[in-house]
Amino acid sequence: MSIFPKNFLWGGAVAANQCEGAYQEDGKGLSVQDVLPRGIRGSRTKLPTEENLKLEAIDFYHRYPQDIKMFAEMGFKVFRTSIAWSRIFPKGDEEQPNEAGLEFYDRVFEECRKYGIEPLVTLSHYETPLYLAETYNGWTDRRMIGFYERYVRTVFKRYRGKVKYWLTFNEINSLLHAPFMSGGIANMQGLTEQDLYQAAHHELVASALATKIGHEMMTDAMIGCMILSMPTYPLTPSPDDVIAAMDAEHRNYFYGDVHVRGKYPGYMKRYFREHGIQIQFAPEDEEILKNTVDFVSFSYYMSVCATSDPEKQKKGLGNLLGGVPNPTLKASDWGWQIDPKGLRYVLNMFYDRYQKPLFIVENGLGAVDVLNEDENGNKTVEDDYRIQYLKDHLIQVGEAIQDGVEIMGYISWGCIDVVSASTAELKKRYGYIYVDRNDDGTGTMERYKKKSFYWYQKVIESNGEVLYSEEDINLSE
Ligand code: BGP
Repeated sequence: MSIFPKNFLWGGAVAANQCEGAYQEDGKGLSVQDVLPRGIRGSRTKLPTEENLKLEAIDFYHRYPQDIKMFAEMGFKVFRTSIAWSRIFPKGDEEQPNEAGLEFYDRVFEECRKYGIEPLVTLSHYETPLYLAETYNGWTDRRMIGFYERYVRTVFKRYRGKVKYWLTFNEINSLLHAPFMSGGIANMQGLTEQDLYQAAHHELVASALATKIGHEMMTDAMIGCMILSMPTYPLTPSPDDVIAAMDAEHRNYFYGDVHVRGKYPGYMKRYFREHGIQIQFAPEDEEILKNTVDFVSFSYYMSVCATSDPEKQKKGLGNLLGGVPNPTLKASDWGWQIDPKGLRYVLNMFYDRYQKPLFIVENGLGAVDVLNEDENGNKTVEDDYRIQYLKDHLIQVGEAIQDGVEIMGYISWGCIDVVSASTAELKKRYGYIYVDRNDDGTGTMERYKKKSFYWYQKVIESNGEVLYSEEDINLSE
């Protein structure tokens, strides 16, 4: 019998801005992603440039029927994507939505339904409309809550009955680390920690408001928060390092704590006091925050270490939230440290703390893939390294299930190759499906099944049992 529960939601994830392309089609307005150049997380250009692969991405906007069909062939139970806010409200502060944008997602969700795939929809995945970023300086402005509320009411009304699972903000805890991409904060001049935490407060209130509205408008909806999880271990056994790790974890748990407990935790109030930060609460905020989430979802790619020794402070590559690399771990080609056991650890930590269902909604390996022909002349990628990575992580998910952790499902990141969020390149691939598109803009956009496609198909088909058998890696079509 499988360790994984009977209704375990297996699937894959993308985000609108990383896969759709069609950045100006059918009335879509620009989003912050349309002006982010390649290679630099968080900085921006003035206008969309040819350099920006996200403008065309993998053309999911036109090819979604073919792509969703392939997800169905793998046996997906769930498909996570986001709605591009600026397709629905091109500038963000209009009174009326853009009908053509709404129709596009009608079609996407209907296509999922056709195959019995449950959509899991992120309302805001690093996709603030550019106009809101430039006019209001994004989430630093309280009026953003109203714009977000209008957008959320519109899509809940339109897609209720079609979408049951919703996430309010992707990796909501990343705002302090990538203010433009995550918080739509276009003007960073003179920006203080106070401003950033105030912006985070606005997002937290907006998230709780979306949860409230969702529960009122949809009886069967499940609404979750989404946290960038990056467990922090002490670099040494010294008590000072343990406290440094605890402090770093608190900076992260803060967001989950507010979403699950409905109020600010004491350790954060202390931090604000000691750093001269005063969060402005509107009279209604305390009540709104009490609308807590139904489940906690998170991305997991790596763990980090914390040290109290300033001489040992060294930020690892790709550690978006900061942290020192763990000397016992190996890293991916992009310097992301690989730690499957960290996934079991973080699942246990979240569950011990929240006692809420958990949902792994991102995990995977960004790697360089080589498209080759197999003996039958079919183009494919022999991505045993990806299979190994995913298998190692899934085994740890199985361990956490045996620890008693309630897990709704496992969704790997970039089930089809998409443009990278942090570096905006296509060379960094995560997919089970290879997309013939390159960083220089060349390629046919054709889709090819990688070896991992067939492997994941077996994993889903056997509800995880194949993970424990010897034959799983050497699969052939
Ligand atoms: C998360 C984002 C995703 C995704 C992933 C992988 O932070 O939510 O959008 O892209 O990381 O990161 P990257 O694409 O930079 O490799």
